[in-house]
Amino acid sequence: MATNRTFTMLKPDAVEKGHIGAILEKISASGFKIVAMKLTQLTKADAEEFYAIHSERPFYGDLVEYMTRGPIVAAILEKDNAVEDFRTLIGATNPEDAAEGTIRKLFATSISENAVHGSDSDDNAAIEGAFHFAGRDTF
Ligand code: YYY
Ligand code: MG
Repeated sequence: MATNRTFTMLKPDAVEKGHIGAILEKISASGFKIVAMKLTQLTKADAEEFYAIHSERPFYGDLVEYMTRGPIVAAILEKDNAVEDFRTLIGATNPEDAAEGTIRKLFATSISENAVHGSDSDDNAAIEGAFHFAGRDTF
């Protein structure tokens, strides 16, 4: 996968609150092209694998429960400098620390229910995109 791509999920709290449209609008208005997207729901095994890096953290069990409780939107986004620019657009992990105008500042519920995921490196963007869109190498 090219390094001008990142991977995102609109998390269960954002979907439950009806924010899919508003968040996608903000992503598009910020110059990101959606090159793959689906509404889906993670199984427990999916969420455990996706967040395996956090498996020793105290919040891991709650994180897995939250990420599996309802639908999510998974998408691959394209833009120059996609990973860094998307992390800027979503804001800090804790919405209390997120800059004004960021997606988490506008839509997150809390540090644990923070509306949106963004890959933190080009390598992880490729791994996470493949995790959700395995075998779909034509986009
Ligand atoms: O990449 P980002 O999502 O901003 O944060 P991470 O440190 O990778 O943590 C992943 C995920 O875990 C975070 O989005 C919410 C949850 N979490 C939490 O519930 N409590 C924390 N103290 C830290 C992270
Ligand atoms: Mg992270």
